[in-house]
Amino acid sequence: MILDLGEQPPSNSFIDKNELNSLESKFPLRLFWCNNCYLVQLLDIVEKEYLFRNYFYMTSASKPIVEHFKKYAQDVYQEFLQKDDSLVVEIGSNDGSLLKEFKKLGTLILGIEPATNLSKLANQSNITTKNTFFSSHISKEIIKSRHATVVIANNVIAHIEDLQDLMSGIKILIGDHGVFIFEVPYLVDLIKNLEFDTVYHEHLSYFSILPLLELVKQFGLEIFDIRKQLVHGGTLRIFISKKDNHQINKSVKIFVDKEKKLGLDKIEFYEKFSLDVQQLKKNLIKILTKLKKENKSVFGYGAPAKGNVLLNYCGIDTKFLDHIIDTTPLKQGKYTPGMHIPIIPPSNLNNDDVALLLAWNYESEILIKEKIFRNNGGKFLIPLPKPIMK
Ligand code: JHZ
Repeated sequence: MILDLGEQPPSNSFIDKNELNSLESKFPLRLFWCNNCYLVQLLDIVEKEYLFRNYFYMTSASKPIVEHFKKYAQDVYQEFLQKDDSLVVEIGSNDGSLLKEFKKLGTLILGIEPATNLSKLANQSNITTKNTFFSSHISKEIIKSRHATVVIANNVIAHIEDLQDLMSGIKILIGDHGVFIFEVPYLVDLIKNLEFDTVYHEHLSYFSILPLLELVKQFGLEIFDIRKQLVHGGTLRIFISKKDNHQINKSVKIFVDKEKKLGLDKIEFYEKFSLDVQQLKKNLIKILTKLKKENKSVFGYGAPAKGNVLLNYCGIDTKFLDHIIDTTPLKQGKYTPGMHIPIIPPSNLNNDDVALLLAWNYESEILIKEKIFRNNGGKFLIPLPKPIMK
């Protein structure tokens, strides 16, 4: 085990006011490293039907990720999709934000999204979406009409328990000529930047390249390119195809060599992480306690899933935070799981002193957006890698 975050409610289980006095389900949140395949993973698995059928995270609520997806679609289109009848299938298509961009570019699209509320929203805006979990079975259904030119999956591979079935489904769906492109938060950034709050029950795997190479090999597939992205605290965009279909970019060897040099295949790489996380908690609580003693009004900025891990692990409740502001309509009016902090729509920040930036992955964009708050003396408390006021 490399990290123990205690028993926690699932981090996207926002609750209604009338549920505040009900008992919430909590599950162990512990991170393990496998000394055989080197995958970092959870072993306490919460049933996927429970986590993903009604989902509060909406891609369209975060402007920077919408921008990122717009460029992403254009790049993938330029590189792989300029034929007339190209089909893009997206796994975990959420509210259809990315597919919308592909549709604008003229490709055929199909979303696969298990959250009933989100697939409904996507279909209402004419983004054709199947309300189901991805599986090899679904792939067999889809290829009855055609193979996918591109299968795309962002921030979702880590959510899938049966990686064997995932890869087998990908292999079927891309056929001989398609590509599989996905983005996933990078383990090296998680460890180096102490992004411990991205560990939550939805994320079953924490990927690096070493275990992925072995996984795809079992299915006659191979990684032909890896491109680092800045979103979500450090992400990899990984390109996969059938073996020998694409020239292997030198990036693959660069990543493998770097991971070996860092020692991702040795337990020593992970040993300090847990102690550093415990120290971060102490430092953060010390700052918040001081602010409250000084009678400062402190609120949370953004209610991401990871924010709930941070709040629950550190025990930050309404004694510290008056409320949290968030742009997601589905989260507004609800309370955070575990710590029960009310979530409200973004408003005028003039009467507040300090914003605890729970959506720290959007720090640069949010600090620009809230220029007036900062010019008027407001401060952001950035929780990690080291709590700091800005
Ligand atoms: P954000 C997501 O996790 C979802 P989360 C998912 N679990 C995953 O795997 C990871 O990404 C990688 C709000 N916000 O993107 C919107 C503002 O209020 O950090 C969101 O609720 N104002 C699938 O939930 C939240 O913050 C703003 O200006 O940790 C951000 O959530 C902006 C930019 C965002 O993801």
